[in-house]
Amino acid sequence: MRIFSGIKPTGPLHVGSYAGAISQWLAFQKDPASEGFFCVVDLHALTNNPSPEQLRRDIMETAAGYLAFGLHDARFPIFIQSHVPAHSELTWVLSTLAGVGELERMTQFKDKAGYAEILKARDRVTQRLEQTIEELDLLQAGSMGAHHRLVRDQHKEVIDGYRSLKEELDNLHALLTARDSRVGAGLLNYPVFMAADILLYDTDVVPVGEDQLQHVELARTLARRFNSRYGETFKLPRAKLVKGASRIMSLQDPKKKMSKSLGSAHYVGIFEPADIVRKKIMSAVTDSGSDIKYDPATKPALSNLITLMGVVTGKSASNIEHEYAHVGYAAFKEKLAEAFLAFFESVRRKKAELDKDPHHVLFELKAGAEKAREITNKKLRDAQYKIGLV
Ligand code: AQP
Repeated sequence: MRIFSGIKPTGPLHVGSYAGAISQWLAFQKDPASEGFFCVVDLHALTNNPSPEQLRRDIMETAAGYLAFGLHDARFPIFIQSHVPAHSELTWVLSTLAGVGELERMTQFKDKAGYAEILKARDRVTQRLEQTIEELDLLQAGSMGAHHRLVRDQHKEVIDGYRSLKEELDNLHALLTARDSRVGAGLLNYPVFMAADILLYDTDVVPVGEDQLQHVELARTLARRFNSRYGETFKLPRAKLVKGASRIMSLQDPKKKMSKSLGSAHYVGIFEPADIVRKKIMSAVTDSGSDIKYDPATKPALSNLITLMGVVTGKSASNIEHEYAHVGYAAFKEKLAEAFLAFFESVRRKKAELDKDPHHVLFELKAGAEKAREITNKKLRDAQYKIGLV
């Protein structure tokens, strides 16, 4: 079974990426029937416009993180995406098969481009406008021949409402247009890039967090489209999620996914100094009340902390509830910070050693890229031949 997955070096490896992706990678690595590649998807990181120094640092940090977890052996090499040019080349081919509308509908694109909120507001305002127009029609029908003041006042009120809604809608359109010129095409196209990453390897399984499900689905769609047009070429991959921890939420806003780009207080990095780890966990927002109770609907913040406790102790939510029944939020967070540091202790130590030896990290990355190039060059040539390139 061939596995492919990667992480975008846009900041420190955080516990969300560990829970959703790395924990699964480690399990596959233990399975003798599996093989595959773990990639540092550096070209995807460009969509965040990092400075060259920052990008270089994040690439090496992410790669050293993989090695610290032991994510590198003969069956599972690690490599950097930009060291394997076939990824970029196949992206172009696949982008000619992807629809712009299809890419614009990707949830992550809408969120990251800041479209989601504007589009929601636009739908709300449009709906209210439609209701207002219906109200106006009714008033008009009811006021035929009636000229008394009450109807005139009602009329005026509805028309004023209409005007202000229209103004709101115009403002939202202006906001959308302004955003259009600021949002890079890379952000729109990145799921096609991800499809190329996956399809080049005849991947069977893509272990990812929930946020990436839609992108793996797109990879399947593009593979199907290519195969039906040019003949059987790409295997259809399937996404694999981890049960119960495929979407770790932000420490500061439990309605949002824990993400590097939300800002440092929102995530807890696996390799951050111990005092920072403690501080971030202790500053995590909590819900009202004081019970340690797993209930995402009424206690989203605490439920997220319980999920995190499960990730670093292997215990179920109900065991955790039972164990910490009467300790209160502050003591629970202290225990969580200590459990976190204990769980990641050995990888943190290993990473500190690797930080002193970047040549070793680069050596492993280069060896991995060589293996990746062997596979991807063949696949790319096959695809190029089938589409008629000579
Ligand atoms: N909060 C999360 N919960 C579960 N899984 C997660 N993953 C990321 N965040 C969570 C999974 O980790 C893998 C690598 O993600 P990525 O860094 O390549 O991209 P991302 O999902 O966009 O991560 P971030 O932190 O949100 O990055 P930014 O803010 O730079 O965009 C993926 O399998 C992902 O599902």
